[in-house]
Amino acid sequence: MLTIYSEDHRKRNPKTELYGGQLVPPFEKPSRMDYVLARLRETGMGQIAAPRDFGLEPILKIHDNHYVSFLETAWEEWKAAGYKGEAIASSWPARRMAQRCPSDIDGKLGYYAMAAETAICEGTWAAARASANVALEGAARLMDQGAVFSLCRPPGHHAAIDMYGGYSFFNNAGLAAQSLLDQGLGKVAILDVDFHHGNGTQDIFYDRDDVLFVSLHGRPEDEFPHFLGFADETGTGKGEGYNLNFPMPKGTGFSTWRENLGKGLQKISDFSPEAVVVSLGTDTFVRDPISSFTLESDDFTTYGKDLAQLGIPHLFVMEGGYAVEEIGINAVNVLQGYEG
Ligand code: OKP
Ligand code: ZN
Repeated sequence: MLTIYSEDHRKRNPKTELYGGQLVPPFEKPSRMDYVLARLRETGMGQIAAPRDFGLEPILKIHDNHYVSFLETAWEEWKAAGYKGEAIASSWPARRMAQRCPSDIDGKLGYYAMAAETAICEGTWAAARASANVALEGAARLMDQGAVFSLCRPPGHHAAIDMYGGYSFFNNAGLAAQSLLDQGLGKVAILDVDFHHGNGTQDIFYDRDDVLFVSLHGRPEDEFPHFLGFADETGTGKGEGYNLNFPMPKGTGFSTWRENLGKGLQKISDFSPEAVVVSLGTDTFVRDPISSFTLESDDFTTYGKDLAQLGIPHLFVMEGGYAVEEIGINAVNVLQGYEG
């Protein structure tokens, strides 16, 4: 399987993540990619190619232009304010506060952030742009290749129309799906198997019937992103019926997870899309440090095979996975299972 990858992800190397009331070294770090690359080479998965630069046009099809401008200058504005640490939001337009974007950088961070763990640092814009290009290049080549792996970093599925957080800035899977539609496909499904709910992807496509969004994840009562991902969120307007969530309790193992995957795949099959974009997070793994499902490495191979049963081109877009030693094995197991 062709892999698309850019070294530019290394430009984002934040020192801090707000976790448990402390600033800790981030879970989402550059070395994650090294484990995946090593495993791709070890298993002879195939060619690894760099993306082209697709510019801002495809990004502006799914993201708000003020949001995109904010991301471009946030780090410079933060530095200009004279702060010592990395840029982290500290106040939000919560319930009954006006939803207007301020001009002060602290206010802007709170306006555009959906969570505080994700620090903006030098190089964040460049890395997020590169990650978007990796997804877009994968989408550009998918219909010729039949299957492509877009090895994106930073991840994207928490990035909404105008929000960042959960380590995400641009919604890479959403960009890929939109690009496939713009190539002339009529319908695309996004299957999100990352441990966390893809709130950003849901937000972008919630009122649309040309993109079916299916997500398997830890239930919002227990897990990040806490406020979205419930089973009764089914879409709105003409998008009603095109959003399907499978929240599952802590400790969920592969048999229950796979049963829900089967239901999701049935829904995708009924939708009959011309391509499937998989938000591939490997944080469902039993030893993931920030998640609570119990999948073993072999289970990733098994579900890769399940996906292949659809018989539709698949674009795999890397999302989370923080057990760095095993992230390569688990991600590549899905690809190998898929290729059979
Ligand atoms: C990004 B992706 C755990 C706190 C979780 C943020 C997690 C972001 C996950 N108690 N904080 O979906 O893998
Ligand atoms: Zn995740």
